[in-house]
Amino acid sequence: MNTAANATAAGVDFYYWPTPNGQKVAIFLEEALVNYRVHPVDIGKGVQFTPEFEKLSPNNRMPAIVDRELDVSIFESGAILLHLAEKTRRFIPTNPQGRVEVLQWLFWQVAGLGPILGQTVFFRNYAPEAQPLAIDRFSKEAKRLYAVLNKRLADREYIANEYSIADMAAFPWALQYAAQGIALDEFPHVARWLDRVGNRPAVKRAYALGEEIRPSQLTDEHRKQLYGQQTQKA
Ligand SMILES: N[C@@H](CCC(=O)N[C@@H](CS)C(=O)NCC(=O)O)C(=O)O
Repeated sequence: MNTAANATAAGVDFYYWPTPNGQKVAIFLEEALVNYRVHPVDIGKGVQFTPEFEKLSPNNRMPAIVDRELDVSIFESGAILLHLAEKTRRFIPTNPQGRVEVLQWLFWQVAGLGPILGQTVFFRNYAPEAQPLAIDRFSKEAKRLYAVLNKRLADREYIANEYSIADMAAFPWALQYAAQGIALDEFPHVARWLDRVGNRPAVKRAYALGEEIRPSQLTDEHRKQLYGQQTQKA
């Protein structure tokens, strides 16, 4: 909900709920001081399945944005981050070497880290019946991915050298390490990076926005809506 002087003029409609994928975009909008308007998408109440929202996000998942200047809607957090970075020329280098450095870690997050950590959280915390094989498989893969990230961060402050959309994509997921069964003392470089990114004023503002929109944690009604349905509603 930024109105800073250097905000992009036409602005963005931001369809948002404060989950890791939503936080990625909130962080960007705050970092780049984009002029944006929030439209809460309470995924615990099924707003992602309304016809209005489905027009913007045919996958029935949040986040989504409308770029008012271009009059286009975009779903998928990675596509949104990339679009906003290119549009504002912030948080992705313009030189080809720097750009591919960011892109490969952005895709690593959206195709690997995010989905695996999402499944890990589900099987460890929300599955109606314990599924030891799934817990074991996803927890092992989660640990492997944290080890990859830890190694990457051993000799640099940010994932792609300079702070970028790759950090914004990975941070909200890694912040939930406890729910993923991850002991952060095994991954000291990740721990330092979490502190570094988490202390950025824009990141704090993005999380404050989340608190404003959804002050409480998941209720039973939310859990039922989210985890009780495995397929898209007709
Ligand atoms: N690949 C998508 C994933 C988006 C996603 O899974 N969003 C979750 C919240 S983090 C959601 O909308 N869940 C609603 C549901 O499961 O019905 C992205 O990166 O944007």
